[in-house]
Amino acid sequence: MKTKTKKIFSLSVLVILCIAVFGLVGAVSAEDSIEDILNTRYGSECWQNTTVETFYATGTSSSYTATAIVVDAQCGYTNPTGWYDATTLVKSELWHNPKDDICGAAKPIGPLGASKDFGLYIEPNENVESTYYTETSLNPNEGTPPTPQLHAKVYQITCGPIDADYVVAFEDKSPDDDTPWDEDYNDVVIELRDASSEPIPEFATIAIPAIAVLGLFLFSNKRKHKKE
Ligand SMILES: [Ca+2]
Ligand SMILES: [Ca+2]
Repeated sequence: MKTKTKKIFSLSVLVILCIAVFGLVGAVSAEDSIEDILNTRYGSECWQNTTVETFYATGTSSSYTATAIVVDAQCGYTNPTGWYDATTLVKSELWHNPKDDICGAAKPIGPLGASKDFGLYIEPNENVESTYYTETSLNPNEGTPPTPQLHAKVYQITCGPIDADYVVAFEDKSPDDDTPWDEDYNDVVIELRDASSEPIPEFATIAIPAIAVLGLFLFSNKRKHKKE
């Protein structure tokens, strides 16, 4: 009887130990969700989902630039990350592996060409043939049936102390991988500053109507004076 109690006790201790160890491993390996990352950095009220896929850089007509900042990177692979000109699709690498530059590393995007229109991409080393773009239609065919899949979620930052415009959150795996993607979209997370989703008007498009209005005002003023 005594031996039986002892055995039960030992077994219980073993089970409790196992639960504790697995719990600890789970806690250590658990990743922050993209929502947690956004809540922590910007505040829960200050971000919203968007369907934006490309951005416009702000600046002066001689150099349009935006800034990209690594916010988080929870990926198992090397993920070269950069920006591309949305018109020419020419790519420029910003970080060879954002994981090594985690948090705060900032790089300028641009100067851009006439269009000022750009997107972000990653080239996961796990899928060497694949480049994943913020524009879903540029992504390779994956899944069943094979279609371009969403690899970048985009969030707009609407308030809070950080002067950010958008956050781009990448999923670096494919549904076709041996261990398929987990769709957590926290593998490479990039913040964009000085970026908008509206074309930046050229000086002429603002100046010509402004001059026309001013001219009209001066003309009517002159006529008024003449009448008096
Ligand atoms: Ca993932
Ligand atoms: Ca992840």
